[in-house]
Amino acid sequence: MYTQALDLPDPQQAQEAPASPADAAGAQAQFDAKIDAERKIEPRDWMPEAYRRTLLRQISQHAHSEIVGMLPEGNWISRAPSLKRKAILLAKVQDEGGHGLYLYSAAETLGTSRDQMVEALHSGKAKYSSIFNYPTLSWADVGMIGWLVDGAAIMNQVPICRCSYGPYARAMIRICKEESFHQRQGFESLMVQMQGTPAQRAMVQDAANRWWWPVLAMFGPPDADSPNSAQGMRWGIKRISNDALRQKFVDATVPQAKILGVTLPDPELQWNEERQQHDYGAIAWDEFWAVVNGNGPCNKERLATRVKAHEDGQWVRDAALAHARKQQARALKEAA
Ligand code: BYC
Repeated sequence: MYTQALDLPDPQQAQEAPASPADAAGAQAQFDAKIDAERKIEPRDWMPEAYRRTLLRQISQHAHSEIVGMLPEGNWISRAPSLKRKAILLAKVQDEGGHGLYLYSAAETLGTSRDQMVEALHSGKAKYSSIFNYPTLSWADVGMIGWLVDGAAIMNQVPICRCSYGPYARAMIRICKEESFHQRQGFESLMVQMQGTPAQRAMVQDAANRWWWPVLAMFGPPDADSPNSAQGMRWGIKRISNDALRQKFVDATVPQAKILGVTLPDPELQWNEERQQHDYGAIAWDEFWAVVNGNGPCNKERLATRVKAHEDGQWVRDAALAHARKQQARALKEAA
């Protein structure tokens, strides 16, 4: 996975457009056969332009989500209630940064640069997950992100380990292992708080009340309103639909909430014997779209923080480049 950056398409070797309509039909047929046979598409294989663009959109959005996702929890590093919790949180936030880097590397294999992706994020053109535009008001929110947000992320991301694009699928295997640990630490932290004082239990319940609905919306719009789903499924990028994943998440989470002693804030949430699944209430899709379109509670703050962090880090990039140039000049001199 760390070697993906080395696979950046070399302009000399980048896939060439098929020379004739017959060649194009042949290349398309080969691509379709690979998809049908569940074989991986690799960076230097020919691929339809729309497949490349779809992957680039999804992987870069995913990378941005990991990077912006460091912010809500990062806010609590200096206020963690013990050294142990602080060490865990530091490691978790660092993991998210690592996930962003694997994913940017995977996206780079599709022929775009890190700078272009970062520019799209900073200018507000690129999306990132709606969930990270909600505030973390209490320490219980940090546990809630681990339990619910990472829980939803795992549900959505495990199927992506079988994505048809090799570099994305391979990056997801390691990411999912780490997310699984993140989810467990969140649950454990909440469990400890639920065994504490009435005020601590109330803090956890308040966090559950605020995070439950935005987490359900994280899976994306209902299948009927999801413009990218059908083609994503055909190409083996998406394996399970938005609604099906949301349902699996609800069914997995209800028993965990019972163990914790937390009430999920949905009076319509109940087991449906006939469907052998839970029914749940209506999601506020207007709120979801407002957040996705830049008008959530923290959108502006999140972007401003990211842009500032990038600008503050310019000297590090400059220093690394200057060092690399010096090393190169020294190597050339020694070789002469
Ligand atoms: N937020 O046709 P649809 C994490 C957009 S990281 C914002 O269903 P698709 C974590 C969608 O992009 C979590 N936008 O799209 C990190 C599309 O707009 P465009 C991130 C959303 O791609 C740190 C439009 O709505 N996970 O968990 O088939 C700490 C229509 O949607 C959202 C990933 O990125 C949303 N929630 O399906 C802790 C996973 N939902 O692009 C945790 C990879 C939808 O056409 N991504 N939109 O302008 C995916 O699996 C899919 O891209 C999605 C959407 C299921 C998210």
